[in-house]
Amino acid sequence: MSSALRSVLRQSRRSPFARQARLASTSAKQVSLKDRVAELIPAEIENVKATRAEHGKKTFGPVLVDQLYGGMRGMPALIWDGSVLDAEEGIRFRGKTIPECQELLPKAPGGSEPLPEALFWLLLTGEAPTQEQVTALSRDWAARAAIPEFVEELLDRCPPTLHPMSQFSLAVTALNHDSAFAKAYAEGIPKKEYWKPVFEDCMDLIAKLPNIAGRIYRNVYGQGKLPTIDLERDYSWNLSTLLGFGDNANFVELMRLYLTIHSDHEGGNVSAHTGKLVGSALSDPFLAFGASLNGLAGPLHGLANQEVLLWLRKMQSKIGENASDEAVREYVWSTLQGGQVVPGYGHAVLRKTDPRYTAQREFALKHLPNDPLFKLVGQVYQIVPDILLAAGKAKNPWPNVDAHSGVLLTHYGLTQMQFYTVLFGVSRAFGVAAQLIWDRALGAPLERPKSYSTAAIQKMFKDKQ
Ligand code: FAM
Repeated sequence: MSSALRSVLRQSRRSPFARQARLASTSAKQVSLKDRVAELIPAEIENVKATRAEHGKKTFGPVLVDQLYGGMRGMPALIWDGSVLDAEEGIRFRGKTIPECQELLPKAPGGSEPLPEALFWLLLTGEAPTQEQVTALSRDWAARAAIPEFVEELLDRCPPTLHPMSQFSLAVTALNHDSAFAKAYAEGIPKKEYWKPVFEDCMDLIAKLPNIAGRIYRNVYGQGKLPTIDLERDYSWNLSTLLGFGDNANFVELMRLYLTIHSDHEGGNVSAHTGKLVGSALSDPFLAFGASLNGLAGPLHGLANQEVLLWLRKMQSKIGENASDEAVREYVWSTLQGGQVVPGYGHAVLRKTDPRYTAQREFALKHLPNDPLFKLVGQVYQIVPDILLAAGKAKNPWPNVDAHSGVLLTHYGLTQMQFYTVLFGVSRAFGVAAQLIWDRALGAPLERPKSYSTAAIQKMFKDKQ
């Protein structure tokens, strides 16, 4: 990262938005989330204007031809204040690390993991909500949770062989039938008001995901009838209950952690960026997030959590349980020699062990230290980085979030690996929704980068060194 880019990132942590947000959090405790966002918007519009007036014509780093061919890796291209990813340190949500969020954010009674409702509040406002504000948000989402009958029927008619992520994306896209934003736009809503119906759509979107995920799970895996949402319980409890695990307090706690840490990973990853891109065409949040899900369903992105479990299971069937380090080493090499990636390892930005992996490892050490699959994941962690370094290709030999999540779900009996990315998707909606709300509030324009042909690149540099 260039020093100029570092200085921009440092400045963004000190932005008037962040300062104002911290001050406001003490004086406006019981305001609703929508009212609080409305209060923050004018100052943030001024902040963006001032930043553009002062720095708009400055450049921070060249664009290399290699970056055009190389998936734009490291190319500064987007603005998103909700979370920033540092290659060494990992993710910060509005400046807070995962352990800081675990400490700071409200929890369920008797629980020790943060409530994802609180994380959403933090992503949107930069503030930690009060317990009462979180409870109000849980109630609001529970009240909005029902999905239209035609979406239920759509899901019920999907063949169980259709991948759960495809079903998920179909259902989310179909929710656009009732989009408040699409309706308001058709009626001519002025641009500065866009964010309001987008906010309502985003709240509906997040609220309806447990019913969609639960229905897919029960349909595909024959788990019986879907229970109803409890208006007095938190989002993760309801999601767990719809999946059939609500009576296991540790599973519910796991869901709270899981939904918190998978929510957002700055703006450039495939699902976050796709949502932002599609939203920039003023497609409503259901269409935008449906597109995010299709990106998340790729094996190099969110599907990696399914791939990790498949890979571990294949390893066990090949070399047996309690295999020696030597046997695991050989298996890892055989994966690489077969031209495949080791799922759950490597990252486009991170250059250290993903703190989302560490948070899940700590959860496992607390709740399931003797689980055999957890032990295998720990053994793999001791072995894979050295092999990836020796193989000499991967820029980051360390584990990412997906190396751990499936093991925790399997421990509690959620063993259907093809479903794992759906849970990632439920969580990723929080980050994408927060981004869509702010993009419309700040009047973010249509995204339209410039593409070049190889012939144009060759011509451009023809007689230059
Ligand atoms: N196993 C084997 N080879 C790997 C590797 C891995 N885990 N990670 C990277 N490489 C290879 C990569 O395929 C590339 O090879 P080629 O030059 O032959 O194309 C080379 O190393 C350089 O890649 P890189 O620059 O280190 O990584 P990228 O930024 O191109 O890609 C990942 C990043 C995540 C796609 C890549 O590390 C990977 O395929 N990992 C395994 C899949 C995975 O776990 N994805 C989930 C990522 C996660 F955080 C998420 O999005 N949920």
